Amino acid sequence: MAAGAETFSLREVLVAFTACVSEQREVRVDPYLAGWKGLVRFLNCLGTIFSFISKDAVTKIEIIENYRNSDQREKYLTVQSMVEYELANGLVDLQKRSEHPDSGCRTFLRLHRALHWLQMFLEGLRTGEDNSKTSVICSETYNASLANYHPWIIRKAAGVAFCALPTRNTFLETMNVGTAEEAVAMLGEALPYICEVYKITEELYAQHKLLDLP
Ligand code: 1PX
Repeated sequence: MAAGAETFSLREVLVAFTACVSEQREVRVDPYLAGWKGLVRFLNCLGTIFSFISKDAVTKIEIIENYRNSDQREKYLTVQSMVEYELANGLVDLQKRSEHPDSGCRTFLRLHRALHWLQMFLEGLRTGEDNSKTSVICSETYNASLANYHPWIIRKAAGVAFCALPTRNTFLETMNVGTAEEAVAMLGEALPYICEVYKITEELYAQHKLLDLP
């Protein structure tokens, strides 16, 4: 475990996702990115073997943050406004990555797919047996979700990294939310919010036929 792991709690990270959905059922970009940044910080505490994963996540977070810091920042306030703006202005490569290789829509889609994995992984952790292996929960949920979008070499590297994960109870304690039971209770509270964010985004992307963006 790297230094710094004991200084922050995953509760604060997951709370960011509770602030994502607006009254109009729109997904706010800032708390979404704040949630991912906290998760990446946690991932970095698990060891350097995960750096290739956190680096990719950071790259994607920064691409969207740059839009939020640009002159068009208001257009990127919510996922809904981002989709509307980028589609209306031809800023999304729909068939092949070319003129707009790092559109907000395609970049957000990568995080959205990862959120699906996160949702399943946290649910697996929450409902797993005391001494079940986090590595098994992680690889099963990865294979059922994100792996479908990754080439063989990434899947292989991810599989190797997962082996470094501690047992479920040690992992739950690493989250710094209190006892393993308290961590499980916190997951039960946070998961419905994460599921809601995922569901709203999935519906939006499906409606605009954006789920396969290159
Ligand atoms: C309480 C639990 C907290 C766990 C925190 C874990 C944070 C994980 C952050 C994962 C973010 C992954 C983003 C991946 C985005 C992606 O799919 N990128 C690929 C496609 O991008 P491209 O631009 O090429 O279209 C890219 O090829 C990915 C490269 C890096 C490998 C991604 C492996 C993802 C494995 C996810 C499982 C993380 C295991 C964490 C263990 C706790």
